This record gives sequence, structure tokens and C-alpha cells, in this order.
Amino acid sequence: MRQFAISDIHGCNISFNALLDQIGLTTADELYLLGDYIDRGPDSKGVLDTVIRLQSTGYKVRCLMGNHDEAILKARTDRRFYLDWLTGWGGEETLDSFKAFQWDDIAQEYWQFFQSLELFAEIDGFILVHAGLNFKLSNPFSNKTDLMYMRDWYKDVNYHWLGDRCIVHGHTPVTIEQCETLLQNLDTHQVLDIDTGCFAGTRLLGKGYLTAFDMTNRELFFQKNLDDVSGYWAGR
Ligand SMILES: [Mn+2]
Repeated sequence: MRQFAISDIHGCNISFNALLDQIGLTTADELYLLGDYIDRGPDSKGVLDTVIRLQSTGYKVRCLMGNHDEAILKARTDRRFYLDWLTGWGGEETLDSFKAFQWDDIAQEYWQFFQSLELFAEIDGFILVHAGLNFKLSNPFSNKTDLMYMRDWYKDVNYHWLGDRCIVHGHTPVTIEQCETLLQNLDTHQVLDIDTGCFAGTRLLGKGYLTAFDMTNRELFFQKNLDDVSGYWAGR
């Protein structure tokens, strides 16, 4: 049994499936997805279908909530935010993937998926979260928004609170070289960012990869983006 973490798939379903093939995921393994399944990439619906199919065919998949997964729930009820979400968040690509003209065109099982997402997970030796922990709070788990949105929090890590646990997260894209360096320093710094900017495709140097972290063997797997993300970038 191995335990894997993957984050920030952002509608890149071909890359996601290629990465699952690369790691050879089996039903004996555990897969933790750290959020941001949707937006920007071309096939958000496909990503959700992949996750739901894995869960319904005996794979152990536990899913956390990213800011984009919270945002679609907000866009559904907040008309003003909806307009920002469409372009600023890459939500238009998500609606396209569902061929949705109104919210009801997105089936109930997907809304249930978003509503069921957890904010963090703790497994032996690792804390998993979408964005990070706010160590300025006496309980770094207590603020829901921080867990999904925090950036630049490494300088505030409270190692007394953390003990010997390591934090694995996404949300802030890094290059695969930066990701590898974080893994090399994992024993001392106890943080690992596995968002290697899959949605960027070839647009950002060193990014445009989807990453899996094998927590059992402390090994990284990089999958170069195979999805057509040109639609999103054409809209920038
Ligand atoms: Mn995010």
C-alpha cells in the first residue's frame, strides 16, 4: 500500500489519467487529492468523472477542497461574483466542459461532490491541505478560508506545534526544480508544495506539470501537461 497526493488538476483530465498510469495506482493504494479539480483547463467535468469513477470502482480516494471548488459554489448563488468567476477564475472553461448554459445543466452528483470536500486531512506523519496553514492562529486549522487561500506562510511555521509532521499542499505554482528542492529539504523544513502549475501548459518555464507525491516512499512523479490549455490562455 502506498499513499499518494496530487493537487491542482484544474481541468487537465488527460494529464491526470496519464499521471495515474505513471504511478500505477491500484485499489490497495490511497490517493489524496488536494483540491482545485476545475477551472482553466479544458475538461473539468472529465476530471470529476475520473475521480467519481475511481471512488465507485474500489479505489481509495479522499478529496480536499480548493479555493476553485469553493468558488463554483459561490458563483452559483452570487451573481456579482459569477461574472468575475467566469473570466478571472477560468470558470468559463468549466461551464464549457459541462456544455452548461445554466447551473441546472450541471448534474446534482457534481454539486454533491463539491459540497462533500474536506478542508484538510491528517495521515501518518503528514498534514494535507490545499493552500497552507495560518500559524498566526492558535489553531492553524481553524480558519476555513486560510486553508484554501494562504500564500507565503513558510516563514511563520510553528515547528513546536508541527512536531515531526510534514505539510503537503498545492495552490501556489512552483517549478518542478523548486518542488524537488523542497523534497530534498523535507526533513528540516517539513513543507512540500506539489502544485507544479499543470494548467500553465508550456506557457511558464519549469511549470506545466502535474505532480504526484508518493508519501510512503517520499518520491515525486511529474507528468508533463498533455491537455490543450490554449483556450484559457487565449482569453487572458
Ligand atoms: Mn488554489
